[in-house]
Amino acid sequence: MSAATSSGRTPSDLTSAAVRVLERNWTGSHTLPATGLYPHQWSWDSAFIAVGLRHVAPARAQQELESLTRGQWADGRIPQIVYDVRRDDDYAPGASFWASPRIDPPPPVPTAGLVQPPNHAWAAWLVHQADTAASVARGFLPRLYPRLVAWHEYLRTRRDHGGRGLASVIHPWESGMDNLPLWDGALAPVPGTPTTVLGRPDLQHADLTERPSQKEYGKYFWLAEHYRDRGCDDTDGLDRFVAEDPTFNTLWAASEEALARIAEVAGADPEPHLARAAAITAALESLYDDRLGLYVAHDVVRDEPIRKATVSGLTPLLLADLPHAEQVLATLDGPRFLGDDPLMVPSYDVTADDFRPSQYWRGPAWFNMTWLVVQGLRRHGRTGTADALSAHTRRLAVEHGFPEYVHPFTGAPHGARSFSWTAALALDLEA
Ligand code: 9YW
Repeated sequence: MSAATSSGRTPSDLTSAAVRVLERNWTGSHTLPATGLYPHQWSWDSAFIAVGLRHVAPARAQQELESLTRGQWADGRIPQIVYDVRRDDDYAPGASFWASPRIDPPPPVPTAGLVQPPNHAWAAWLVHQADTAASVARGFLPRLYPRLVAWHEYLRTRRDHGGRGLASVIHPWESGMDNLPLWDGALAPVPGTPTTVLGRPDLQHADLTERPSQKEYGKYFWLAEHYRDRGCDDTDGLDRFVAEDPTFNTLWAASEEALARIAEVAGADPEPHLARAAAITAALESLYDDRLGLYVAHDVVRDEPIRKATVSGLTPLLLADLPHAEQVLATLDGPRFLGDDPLMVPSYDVTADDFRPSQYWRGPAWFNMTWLVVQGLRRHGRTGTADALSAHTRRLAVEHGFPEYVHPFTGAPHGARSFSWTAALALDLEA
């Protein structure tokens, strides 16, 4: 990978250090989220990583996204994890957990049965734009387009469990924000007694205080087993955890909009994608909570809103035609999020009794989420706040060796270091 940026400027310290992280975590076909803790390919990580890689290695950014689709299922789903079976003991649940005769047809390569937020088409469009000549020469978008269409069709036809035009997540892992307080209520009745013995290889790389608890893991495994044992079927047995998440659906809408642009390059009709993007954006309005002034999740099993202010509810700002953009911007500026001047965007309402600034998704600031909010702020012309957040984000990334997440007020680093999406998104903010 060349150290020069695509703008031809001399690389900054951040650029050189971020490039080194991405180089170290590159396997030859994709980038690991972090060596050690996360030894496989993760779905939404790869898309975030591609967004950063495009500035320094556009062909590699293309490869990152294409390699993820090796794991695409016949039903169109792009799985949460594409496994490297040589490292199967290093992360739980591994490929052997998901291997089941009930999953028919089996995935083309070993993968998880769950999914993650659909940020891929958006990333593919950004990657294409970074070097259109290289993209066209490789036939990148025409090759990826049908796979992305199949992925979005899976969401549209198999995941609208609420029947409201939104995609549901059927496991907290699918939201990408594992133990976000949004999921506590819906998880409460889920049994914490899986049949799988709970190995925790993650605890060899991170302290238990920086990871989900054993109790949460029991429920996560129980839910995953329940889904796997029904062949990862989306029509049966979904009576425990089913939720509509703002970030998941926002990224779907943004990706559907990107798919319209991609369709034009691939010689297909953009109109159906534009119509779907508008429909998802309109459906998102059912998640708007007037009292909190932001979007909340919806518990589909109990058919009730989950009234908690989390960073997920700020991310609809990514959408240009957002009816409640002004209210969400005010909530972001207010006491629950930026009011006390944190360095980055907290994942959870800082005024909540159970706000925990150092505990995984229960308060810390994450680089991908702050990056999403920065994009949203720019969309709505709030350059001042976007620039300030971007400056803190870049500084904390490079100062602490690209941590997985940080304390939002002190910037103290937590979780993995040399974390790929932190490096990639810092690179993108620097570009
Ligand atoms: C885990 C890989 C993944 C991210 C998720 C994050 C974490 C896996 O790591 O989940 O074991 O907790 O929550 O968003 O994709 O980086």
